Amino acid sequence: MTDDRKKAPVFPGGLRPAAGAVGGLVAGFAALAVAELVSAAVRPQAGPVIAVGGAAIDRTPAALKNWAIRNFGTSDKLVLQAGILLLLALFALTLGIVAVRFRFAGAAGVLLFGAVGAAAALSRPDASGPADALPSVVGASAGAVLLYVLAGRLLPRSAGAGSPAAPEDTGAPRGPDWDRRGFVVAASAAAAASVGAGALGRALNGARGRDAVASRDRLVLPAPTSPAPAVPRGARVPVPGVSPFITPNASFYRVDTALVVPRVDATAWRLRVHGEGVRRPLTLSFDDLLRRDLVERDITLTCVSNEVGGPYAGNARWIGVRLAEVLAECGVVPPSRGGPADQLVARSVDGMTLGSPVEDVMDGRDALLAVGMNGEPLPFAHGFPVRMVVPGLYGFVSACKWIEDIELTTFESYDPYWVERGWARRAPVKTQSRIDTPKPFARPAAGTVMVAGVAWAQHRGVDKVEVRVDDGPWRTADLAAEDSRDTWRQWSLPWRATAGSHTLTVRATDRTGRTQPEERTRTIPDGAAGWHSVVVTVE
Ligand SMILES: Nc1nc2c(c(=O)[nH]1)N[C@H]1C(S)=C(S)[C@@H](COP(=O)(O)O)O[C@H]1N2
Ligand SMILES: [Mo]
Repeated sequence: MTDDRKKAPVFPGGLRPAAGAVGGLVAGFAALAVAELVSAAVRPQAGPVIAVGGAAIDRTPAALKNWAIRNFGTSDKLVLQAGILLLLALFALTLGIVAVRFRFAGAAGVLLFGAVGAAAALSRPDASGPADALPSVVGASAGAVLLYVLAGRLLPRSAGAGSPAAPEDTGAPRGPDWDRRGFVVAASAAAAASVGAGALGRALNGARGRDAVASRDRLVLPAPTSPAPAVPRGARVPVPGVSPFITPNASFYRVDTALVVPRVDATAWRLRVHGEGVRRPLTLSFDDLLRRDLVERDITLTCVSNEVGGPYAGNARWIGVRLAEVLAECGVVPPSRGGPADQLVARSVDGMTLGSPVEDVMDGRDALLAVGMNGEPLPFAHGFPVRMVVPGLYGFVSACKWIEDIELTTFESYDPYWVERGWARRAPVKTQSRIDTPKPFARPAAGTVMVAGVAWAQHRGVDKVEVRVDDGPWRTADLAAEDSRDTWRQWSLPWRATAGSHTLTVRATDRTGRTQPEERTRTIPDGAAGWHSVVVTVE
């Protein structure tokens, strides 16, 4: 029908598509800046980038998540956010080019992104209500209007500035017919205003955390009524390259889903204990907690996502209140004594849920509501003001950071966050051992080489560590003194290394007499098993 009609060039007018792309970027930037400003009035976590990132984390299959943790480690979150921003920039640029010809469609595209951001914000487990959609909605509306206005400046003068550019209108005129000066002025003004709005939003969001920082700075932890015994002299093997017996806070591994570390004001913090079999529900303030008897214990924490030989284990000296005491006060009775609840679900301020066996936290072990880590208040990244630590259980079934709620329930009736995503309901720590030195592919000189590392079997205790060179016999390593059965143990073994390539393998036996199985298993659903080995070339 229109075969003979001359096809209009898709992007007539020389620089217009480029200007359109710039307009799209400015509109996208404005949308994010306004969203940041609005998020300061709602919640910093409701901003679109954080919301979309968080929603992406919630929906990432375990395999991909593990891959990301493995490859990007603790910077996995930065990589995710950078990826989201890059995608947004590409979309904004495309929408800008589209808007040169289809003004309305371009603007509508921005609104669509706002809808995605809003849906993501509302889907987060910590969403506080419909207001969480506001940053995305208001930001996208501002961006859409701006793109519409900017695209208006790109219309050929003959088409009339007010009307949407129909293909027929834009086809004919060429060149510098459009309002270049008007576009540059409008785009620059919009960019400047966005920088202002974004900076103001940032500042306001930053100020929110200030009370939290002040409450942590002011905090002086009371002395524990039950101090930890001194670490035995012999708990450290004098071999360079072994993980320090106590892991400094700054190098303690961090695994969580929080894109923004929650900054909780300790003076406003409350912990609620309620649920099945709780005869006297309780709400505790931070001061209430500090007035109780504090115990100090060395406990090694490990992550279920730790691969054999991996770094997600750390040992700290914690100070806290015994969780069992608080539970008993509320009238909670463990299942073995007839209590109705077998699962304790801890919930954090960021909506994370973790489920621990009530039996385990009440069986006499040092399950803590921890307030201190290595002599200082918990760092924000490790759960300030209060977190749980339970010896012998992987972090994802016990170590709730930024805790604010404890609900007694059953495994039958409730699946917490990670269980919903395919991880195990019950996950005691598996016995593991790791060679810290020599490092993989090291090139030590022939002669005596010290092989050393750590082994853990929290709450059972490590009884024996053995090392094998190539396919040789297992040799018993020298075990450092035990601090407690809840902490890891260092070990070492002098090896007469001969030239050539060698494989060193380690395995541990816990105090129940069980030796680590050889067979490697995946981390999901209940933790990696198998022997750690390291290949070195002796020169
Ligand atoms: N609120 C919250 N608590 C959490 C998590 C989380 O994602 N959110 N991750 C858990 C996991 S999987 C582990 S292994 C430990 C890690 O504690 P760390 O970061 O202090 O080492 O925290 C646990 N507590
Ligand atoms: Mo974990």
